[in-house]
Amino acid sequence: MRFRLRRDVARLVCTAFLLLTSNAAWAAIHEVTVGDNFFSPSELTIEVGDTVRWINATGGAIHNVTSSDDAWVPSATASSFTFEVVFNDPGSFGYLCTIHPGSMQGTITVEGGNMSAAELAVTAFSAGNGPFSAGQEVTFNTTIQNTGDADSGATSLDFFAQPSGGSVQAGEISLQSIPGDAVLIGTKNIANVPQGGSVNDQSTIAIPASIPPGNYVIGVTLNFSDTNSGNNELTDADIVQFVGEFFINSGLNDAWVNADAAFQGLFFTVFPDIGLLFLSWFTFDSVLPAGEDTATFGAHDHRWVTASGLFSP
Ligand SMILES: [Cu+2]
Repeated sequence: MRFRLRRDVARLVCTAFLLLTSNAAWAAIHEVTVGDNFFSPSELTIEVGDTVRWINATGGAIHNVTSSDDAWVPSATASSFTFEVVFNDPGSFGYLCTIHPGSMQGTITVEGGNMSAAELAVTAFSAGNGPFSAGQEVTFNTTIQNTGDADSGATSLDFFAQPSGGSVQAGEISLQSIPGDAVLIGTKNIANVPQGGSVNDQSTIAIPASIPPGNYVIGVTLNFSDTNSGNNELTDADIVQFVGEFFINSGLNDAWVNADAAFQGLFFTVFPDIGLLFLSWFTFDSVLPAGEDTATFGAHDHRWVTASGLFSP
């Protein structure tokens, strides 16, 4: 008795081991009864990789299992048989008994439940707000999430700039592709976005000198084919200003102020003939100096910073 129990336990462990190590263990076998004159069940939904086993045990009238569209070689036409088909492709497969086509029909629906794929989405994107001059490096932050049931493998990001007022608006999603009125300004390869995880990419892109000064929508598009490709693109919420290349010439001369920074400004004096630049910045201390501090001219917290240097015209 004791020996018998131990042998049964050993057999159980052995069976469990086989189930865990065999891929075929996950594929189910579905049985369909072949009767006089019916299939039961006549409608069956299974997963890719599953087997359907038709069992004819009537012993009387003869029947067969024949695909409506030659998806498999027909079974024997007999009064007793067991017939199996493994379904490795998703789809709907009709069949019948050619002896009794009016009453013996069925359908196997195969669903692709065992297939796995990555599903990527660009969930956040931001660019610096500028203004930027041509050649200046701009940092782009992109978040890519993978909600699918497989790693993505290698993919890439395209960064583009489109003049504002064009086909794409700031903050827009689901662009589908880089719009025709946009300029590709950089790309970045992504090695992998893990299943159930995300990647935060930080790319530094130099603004091409070929982009004319102006206001732009900056966007990113992910080059990845998945079930929902409408979430593979995103633009920054803000309009970014490109100011073109910065030149030192006599056009800089005299006073410059910014309405957002009251009571301070810049003076330039450019001598192109001798390649000399003189500049001054007038501003104020952020904290008032001690009360006894005096000034002979202007306010006592008023400051002038000056600089001069040579440049190549
Ligand atoms: Cu039949």
